[in-house]
Amino acid sequence: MSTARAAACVAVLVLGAAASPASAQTHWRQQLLEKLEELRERRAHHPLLNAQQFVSLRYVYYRSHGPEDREALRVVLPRGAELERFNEMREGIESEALDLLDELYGTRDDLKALAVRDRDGDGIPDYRVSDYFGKLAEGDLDVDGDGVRNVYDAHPYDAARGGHDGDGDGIPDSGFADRNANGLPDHLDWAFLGRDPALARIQLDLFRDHEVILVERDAEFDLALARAVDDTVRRVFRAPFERSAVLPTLRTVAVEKTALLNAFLAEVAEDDTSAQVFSQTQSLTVYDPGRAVRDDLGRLGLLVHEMGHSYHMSLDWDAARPDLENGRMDFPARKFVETVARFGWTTDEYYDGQFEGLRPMPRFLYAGMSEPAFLLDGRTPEEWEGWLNAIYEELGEPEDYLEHPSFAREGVVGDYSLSTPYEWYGDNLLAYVVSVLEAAALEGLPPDAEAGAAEVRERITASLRAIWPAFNHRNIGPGAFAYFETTFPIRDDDRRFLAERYISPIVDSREDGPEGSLLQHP
Ligand SMILES: [Ca+2]
Ligand SMILES: [Ca+2]
Ligand SMILES: [Ca+2]
Ligand SMILES: [Ca+2]
Repeated sequence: MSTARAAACVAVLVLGAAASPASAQTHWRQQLLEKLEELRERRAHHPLLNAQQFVSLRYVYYRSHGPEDREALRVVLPRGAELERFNEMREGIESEALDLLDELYGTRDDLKALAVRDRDGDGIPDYRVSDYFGKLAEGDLDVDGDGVRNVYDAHPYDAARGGHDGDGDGIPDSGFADRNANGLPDHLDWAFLGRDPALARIQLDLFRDHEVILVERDAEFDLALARAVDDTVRRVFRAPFERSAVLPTLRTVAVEKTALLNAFLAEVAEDDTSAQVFSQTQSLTVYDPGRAVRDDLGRLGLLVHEMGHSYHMSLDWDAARPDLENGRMDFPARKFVETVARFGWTTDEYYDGQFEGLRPMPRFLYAGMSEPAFLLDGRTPEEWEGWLNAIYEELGEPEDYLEHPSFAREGVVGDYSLSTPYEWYGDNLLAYVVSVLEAAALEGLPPDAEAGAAEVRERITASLRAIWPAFNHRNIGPGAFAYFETTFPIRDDDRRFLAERYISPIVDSREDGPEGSLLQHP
């Protein structure tokens, strides 16, 4: 799922719900046909994609894998018997799905075979396939089935090598190269690889404390981004991480150039996705548009929004069955639905309490295939969009239209928050966090600094608006604020720390402003 309107994006892999298998199939077919139509239109402008598939394949796992594994990747492409098996399989694939596969990969049967491959036969495909342009992403968390997750596996395609996992957490305990003996395998250990020591420290500490591993695909982490990840985990999400040291939906934080096959496809797709959460691979990926955010508060905000998705998906996570979770095609589930129902989100008539029985399609159509069927206060997202647009036009299209009182009355923090309950959750969490930091920043001002307070507010607004043109954290409704404050309480010392790190710089950067910090925290 993606949107052209907003910078943040999450793939939550929701299947459209339907009342019976028959109508589910009809629903799927309809969606597939729409996707096909869209893809044909886009592809007409971009015929050169298959070469890009091979470039992107090199980075499905992690670029720190050595030349040996790049070699392995070459032999990993389907040929001979596997290609024959795929051609036999074609008979069993629904025609619309097959059309989509053909549309994505043209005459490249090896890529189609790769898209449906399940190397260890556990029912979880090796890859998940983007329905945009067929980019292959990580699917099965452990493609060679040796118990060591791909990310930690020094030989992800070889079940005989890469380490042994004794306690079943997917992290190898022995049998892997760890020349500085810190528990991280050489191939992804930034300390071993000679990176900036501050960066390496954050990587190691997040791994040790919360089993979150920072990794790079075809892009690099910088210190500011790693710090923002660390601060979001340790300070914004302190309470959930204290309840449980590990958030099962957030085990890998990766950086990558683009969610698409290459950067200029963003023009065709009208999609400049900044970041994405895949709950099934327990990963959060920040792409180049997200990495390009230079504003401190914006960078933190992006991570808060995305980790909000990781959190709400964890509500329905079955920690006892990570394999089932890895193989899931659908999200969300009951607890999330109940949570957002308190804020007016209801499911449409197709919802039957489960997102089950909706899998008539082959599992390779794994990524972002459908839209959710949710209503907010009885209105569809399209109806909300119409409502927003009407006010926008009535006001004469001002930049600050979300400051109009009707939005605060309805508790609307931004247009993206009306699109789905997932984005509502991420954006309201973001609104709560910014409101808390703003209050902390204002508390730090000297009592007589009236103009200073207005200035702080203005700078915060400008800072956020540069990334989210239609977002106003001050519109958050009291019920939503109370829920997020209870779920993500932020300690006073954390509030002050975060305000100093993420708000002081944007206030201090005023060209015409006074010397020194406007904030005077103890
Ligand atoms: Ca598998
Ligand atoms: Ca493995
Ligand atoms: Ca292995
Ligand atoms: Ca190491």
